Amino acid sequence: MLQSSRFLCSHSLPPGGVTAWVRRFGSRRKLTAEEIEMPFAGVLAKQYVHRPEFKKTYEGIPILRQLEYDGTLVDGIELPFPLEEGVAMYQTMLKLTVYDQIMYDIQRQGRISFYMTNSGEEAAQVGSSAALDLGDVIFPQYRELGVLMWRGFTLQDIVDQCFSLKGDPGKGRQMPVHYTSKKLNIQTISSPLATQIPHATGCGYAFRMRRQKNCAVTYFGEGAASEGDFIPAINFAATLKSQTLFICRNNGFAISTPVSEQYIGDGIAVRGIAYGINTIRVDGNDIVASYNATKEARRLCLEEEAPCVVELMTYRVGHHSTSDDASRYRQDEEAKAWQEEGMSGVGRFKRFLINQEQDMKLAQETKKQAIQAIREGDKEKYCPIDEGLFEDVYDTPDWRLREQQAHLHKHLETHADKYDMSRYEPSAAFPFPADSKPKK
Ligand SMILES: Cc1ncc(C[n+]2csc(CCOP(=O)(O)OP(=O)(O)O)c2C)c(N)n1
Ligand SMILES: [Mg+2]
Repeated sequence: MLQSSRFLCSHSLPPGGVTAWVRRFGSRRKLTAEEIEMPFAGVLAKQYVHRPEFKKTYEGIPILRQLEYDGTLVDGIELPFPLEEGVAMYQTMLKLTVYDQIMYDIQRQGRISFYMTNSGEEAAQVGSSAALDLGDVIFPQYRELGVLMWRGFTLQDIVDQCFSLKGDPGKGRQMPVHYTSKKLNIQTISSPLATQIPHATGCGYAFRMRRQKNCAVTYFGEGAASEGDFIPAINFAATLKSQTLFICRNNGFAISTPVSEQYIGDGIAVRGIAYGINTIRVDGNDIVASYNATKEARRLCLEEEAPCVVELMTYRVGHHSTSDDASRYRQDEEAKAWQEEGMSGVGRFKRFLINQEQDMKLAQETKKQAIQAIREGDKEKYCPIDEGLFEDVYDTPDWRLREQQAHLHKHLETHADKYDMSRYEPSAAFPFPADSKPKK
């Protein structure tokens, strides 16, 4: 009599089967006929082959597309949301393009230190986020402003963070585009790639433990999926059953590295399948497909109390960031082709709405509002220095921190003529004179 499945794995069984027992979950039970035929746990294979066969490719995961280049829906597909909601989604995409352009220009003028645009990925972002519930917690990477805006993140929130103004909940500690919003269930963006992915797995697990009908939703680029953190995050989610949506924005590049140099498998979606997770690949420039796929992923996630992977195929039209020059590693024509009306997510949905005779004269108005908000921002004070530098790390700051704080105050007082403090909000800990300015 054989004693365990481990023992079975290392010995070939005689045909016709034997009386065998397996220890599972602490109790011994008889092997089923199927287990005797194929005793190896954790593989899908049901048959043996008799010649060496190596597997590397298969037919590939298809791409869900429901809105054609000409802005018509594929036969049999209906708009999954009310038309007014579609107009609101279009307006959000348009606002995103306008804000991006203005913030990018402002960085070029030297008024902020850094910026990252979302161009090319508007439909992937807005379409997927519109399919979520506000109670779902978002764990973003950094190129997801459209997701945030759909939830209610405002132009003022953007300006406050990018300029480190006193309205920034991050207290001016982070570089631009590192947004956060407790109210909107958006976890703080952090630069080290993929660190948000395991956090989302943990959050989705907590939702399942609490039997709460919400998901954790993490967005990440295909480049971030090469980080070590991705693997335990996705395997934990699969094995421990965490209510997490893993939404990959596959935009073709990790800074200057094209996907052809990042991996040679079938994109990122195949990794979801490898971990036994419900997985779908979508044309991310199709807002309808992005919405439908995410909606269904969310439904499955809650029904099965298990994760889902959604790979949104798109293209990063802009430079990686304001610190990058994409013309050094790709042809300008390529990005231009992706901006053609049918190709781009914004343009393709615009065609659809024009077919529905919707009026979309919005861009000019949005631009005016954005310029106005930035002008207002220019008059606002920066976050108080003390709060940003010395608070929120320790419940009770230790003596070293207090000593450093005292040194800083002394330094600023001694050299008051060297620093322009008039732009900073004074704090209770350091109420320096608001009009202290460097002497000319
Ligand atoms: C751990 C880590 N390694 C490297 C970097 C530098 N880095 C910043 S963004 C980036 C590319 C990420 O590409 P992807 O995840 O595809 O996102 P995309 O920028 O395309 O939206 C790299 C390598 C980083 N921030 N963190
Ligand atoms: Mg990328």
